[in-house]
Amino acid sequence: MNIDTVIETVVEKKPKIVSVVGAGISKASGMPTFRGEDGLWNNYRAEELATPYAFSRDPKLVWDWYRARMRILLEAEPNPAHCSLTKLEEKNISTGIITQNVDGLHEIAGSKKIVEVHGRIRYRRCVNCDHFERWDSNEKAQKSIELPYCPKCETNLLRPDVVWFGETLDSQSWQQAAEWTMQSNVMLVIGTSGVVAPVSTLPIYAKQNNSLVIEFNIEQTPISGYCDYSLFGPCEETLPEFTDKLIERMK
Ligand code: BJW
Repeated sequence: MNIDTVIETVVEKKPKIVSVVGAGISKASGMPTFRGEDGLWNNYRAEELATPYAFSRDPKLVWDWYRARMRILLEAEPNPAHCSLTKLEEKNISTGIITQNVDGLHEIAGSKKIVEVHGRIRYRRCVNCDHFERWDSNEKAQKSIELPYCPKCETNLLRPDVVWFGETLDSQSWQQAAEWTMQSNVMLVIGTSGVVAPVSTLPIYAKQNNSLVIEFNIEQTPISGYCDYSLFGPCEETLPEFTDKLIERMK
C-alpha cells in the first residue's frame, strides 16, 4: 500500500488520531517482544510467567524475568516511532496513546496523553496492603537478589505493578481507552500481535465507530483482516514517514 494514498484518505477525515500500541514499537529500542523469535526468556513463554499463578508458584522466577527486562530497559531510549507519536500530539492531531507496553518509553519521548493499560514495570506494589513504590533504580545492577518484601506489612511480597493474564485492567484506564477510541476517527494499531484481550477488541470498536483503522507491523496479524490499511515494515521507519508526511500535508 502506497503511504501517500493512505495519507490522502486520512487528511479527508480531518483526523483525530488514537494510537493502540504493542511491544513491536519498542523493539528498535532494544526491548524484546513477547511472541515470535525473541519472545522466549530462559525457555519460558510470556503466558507461563505473566500470571498470578506463576507468581504464587515461583515468585523468584517471575521476579528474575522482570529484573532481566528492567536491566535492558534501563539502557533503552525511545526510538523514532515513539517520537513520531509525540509529534502528532504536539500538532494537536492525537487524541491519545493507548499502550500495552509497561516500559514508559512514550513518557520519556515527551508524550503526555498516554494510558498504560497493562501497568508500569518501574513500579511495584504489595500483594496484600496498599504499599506502592518505584523500584527501577535501587536494584538495577543486581542479577538475582532476595525476594522483595513489603516494608509496610513486612510479611508479604511485593509484585510488579503490571496486569497479568486473568487479571482485570484498571477500570479508569480502560474507560479512558474506550473514550479515546470513541472520540477519534482514525486509529493507528502499532506493533501488536493483536491476540491479547481486551485491547484486541479496540480496533473492532473503532470500525463500528466508522473510524479508519491503519496497522503498522512487520507482518500480518489477526487484526489485519479488519484494518483499512496495513503498512508493513519496521514501525520505527514507516511511522515517522507517515506522521511527517501527514503533518506536512495538514499545514
Ligand atoms: C513490529 C516490529 C517493528 C515486531 N515494527 N512491528 C481465551 C480467548 C480470548 C481471551 C482470553 C481467553 N482466555 C483468557 C483470555 C483473556 C486474556 C487473553 O487475552 N488471553 C489471550 C492470550 C488468549 N486476557 C487477560 O487475561 C486480560 N485480562 C482480562 O481479559 O480481564 C478480564 C478477564 C479476567 C479473567 C478471565 C477472563 C477475562 C489481561 C491481559 C494482560 C496481558 N499482560 C501482558 C503482560 C504485562 C506485563 C508485562 O509486560 O510483563 O501484557 S502479556 C503480554 O501480551 C503483555 C503485552 O502487553 C501483551 C500484548 O503483546 P503485544 O504487545 O502485542 O506483543 P507481541 O510480542 O505479542 O507482538 C509484537 C508485535 O510486534 C508482533 O505482531 C510483531 O510482528 C510486531 N513487531 N517488531 C512493527 N519493528
